[in-house]
Amino acid sequence: MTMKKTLTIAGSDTSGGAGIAADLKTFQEHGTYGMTALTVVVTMDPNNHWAHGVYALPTDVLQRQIDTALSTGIDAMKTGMLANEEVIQLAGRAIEQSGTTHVVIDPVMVCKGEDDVLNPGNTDAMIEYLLPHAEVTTPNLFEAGQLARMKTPKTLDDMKEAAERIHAYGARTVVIKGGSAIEGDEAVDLFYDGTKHYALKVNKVKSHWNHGAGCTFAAAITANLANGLSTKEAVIEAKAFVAAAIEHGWRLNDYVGPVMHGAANRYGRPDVTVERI
Ligand code: PXL
Repeated sequence: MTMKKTLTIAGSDTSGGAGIAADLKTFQEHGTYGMTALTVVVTMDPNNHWAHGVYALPTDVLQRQIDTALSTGIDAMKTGMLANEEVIQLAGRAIEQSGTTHVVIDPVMVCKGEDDVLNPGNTDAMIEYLLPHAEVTTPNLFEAGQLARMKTPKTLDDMKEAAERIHAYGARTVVIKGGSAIEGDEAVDLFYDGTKHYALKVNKVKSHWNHGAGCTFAAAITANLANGLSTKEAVIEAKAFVAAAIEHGWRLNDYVGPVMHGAANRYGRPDVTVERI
């Protein structure tokens, strides 16, 4: 038996909800074989309100991991938390070497609950080195505003404007995660393929345990692309997958509640409505 091979270039969330932990669990749930190239290790301080520490790995160690994984011939890859411009450039070169066009760029800028942008120069570097390679990029509202050089989108019209600007950098499909932040009873994401805009909707769920949702969404898209789904089908399935994961999110401690990465396959997944807008 052979499996489709998926690679994530991302950070380790020691608490297990986001980063490579989310990616590997999600790859597994989609029946793909997951590999990792670790960029940073994120720890949490149990004695100081779970404050995050971010420790970058030496870039030569990252390069060796990338060489290892790429030598196996991968079917799709994603990027997540990248420490600085040098690492972003290195990830861009890895994509060029990978031999696959199934590339998902999750432009991680901050961790949920943390206010500081990782490194302001990263935005320019992502625009230059990563977005031109993206089959799909998955910014949240804040990241979309930063990339598009506009205020954080608040409405679907703002999201359309941001998606068009980000598409102009070379990303073939832009998915802006409005999630529960956009008013109304539905969690709405915007899908833009360069010609058409679609709203992808599921009913909002009342869970505030959603740590790792963004990584899980991007990883699900990556696995779906490896498995041969079209870009649009890959994103729609990923939305259903992560909606189930959020619905079954759970409290780990006073500070964090991860999504349940395996919920869709155990408990089923909601319908996603797709509406041309
Ligand atoms: O959710 C963003 C994120 C991505 N990657 C890693 C993280 C986090 C947030 O905690 O730790 C490694």
